[in-house]
Amino acid sequence: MKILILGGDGYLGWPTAMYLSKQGHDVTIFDSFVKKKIEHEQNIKTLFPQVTLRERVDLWNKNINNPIKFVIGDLLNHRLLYDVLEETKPDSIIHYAEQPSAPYSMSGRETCFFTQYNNVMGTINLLFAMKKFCPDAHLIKLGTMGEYGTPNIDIEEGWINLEHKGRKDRVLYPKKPGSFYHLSKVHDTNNIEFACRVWGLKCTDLNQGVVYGLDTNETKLDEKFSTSFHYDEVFGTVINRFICQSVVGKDLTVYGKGSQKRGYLNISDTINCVNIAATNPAKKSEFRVFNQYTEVLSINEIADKVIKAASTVGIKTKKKNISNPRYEQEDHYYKPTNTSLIKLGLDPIYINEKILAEMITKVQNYKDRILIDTILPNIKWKN
Ligand code: USQ
Repeated sequence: MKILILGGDGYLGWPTAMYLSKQGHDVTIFDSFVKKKIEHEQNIKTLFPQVTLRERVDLWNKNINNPIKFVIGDLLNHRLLYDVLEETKPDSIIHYAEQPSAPYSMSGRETCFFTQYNNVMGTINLLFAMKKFCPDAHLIKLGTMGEYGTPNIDIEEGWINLEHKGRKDRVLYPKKPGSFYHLSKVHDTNNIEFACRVWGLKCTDLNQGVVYGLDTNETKLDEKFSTSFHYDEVFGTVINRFICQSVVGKDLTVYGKGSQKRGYLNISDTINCVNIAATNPAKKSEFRVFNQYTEVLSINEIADKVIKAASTVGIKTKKKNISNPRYEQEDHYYKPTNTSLIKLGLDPIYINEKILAEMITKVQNYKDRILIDTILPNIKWKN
């Protein structure tokens, strides 16, 4: 397949590019480096010393017949996007190219505006570009489980059958997101569903849970293939943060009571899910949603697992409940479903002591790079 990976320099995009290239696909990466710009702006750093995308791609391409290509560009530049789609005519477009941080989107008017403008308008440009140059391409869009929030009813996969005053319909599942970032994904969902319904585009929206992990099979091949791993309050996700906190001898920052639950998945399962979606495309006019997580855990359960795994490698750590910087329910019902990807063959990787202990051991090699000042949360949802 000809596959275009938007956001192919990121935490998930880069390992996806290597994996799909290894499968023999013709991969083109498109990335604006906006995450790198935010890293500079926020004074945060990735755990691994990353080499440039060009150097990584050159190294990767040395030993293969189907070289990865890349374009430095922004989805907000619709003319460039039109040129790229006209030239590459992709079979699949994997769209990771969005500002992914909830705290960043909540830190003020400008970062909120940037998040929604970048994410929503970038996706609108993509929809117009697809309609014009590759209406039969399969769009694989990274959505988020956070679109649903924590409703007091079971969470379905994107759609729900409603009965109202004796009549029935199938509608998009109602959303109650928890940040301006998560809202940007809800707006994308509405725009993409409309484009599928009216223009006949096809899309799989992957409503992904919280990802954790340092490595995939491909990143392990060479230190230079490392991905953009974060532990700071802006881009770091909770398990990755707890692993790094344990290594630098800091308490694990449990927000509030820690009883809030989310769906989690290993970074390698992100790649597996995207691959499953790509090889089982949606049909013309279809907007389908897969909930992409493998297990539901509370923050306290995660902290306990990290504490136990740390003890197996000689690290003593403890959790600390700190005032929750976010506005989120802590005690709530949470029953999402995730059967679609499993039915299509996903064999989930579940969190265990060995995985967590291996992460801790690897992070220990990079301990000196951890910027301790960037760990505690300063961005508050209410002010
Ligand atoms: N949390 C803590 N302590 C921490 C960090 C987070 O208790 O030190 C808690 C938060 O309060 C929250 C949960 O952990 O309840 C998850 O927070 P997170 O920062 O790991 O993830 P989140 O902000 O929800 O966003 C991440 C990705 C985002 C993706 C989303 C999937 O950054 O791109 O869309 O996970 S989901 O959460 O399912 O919406």
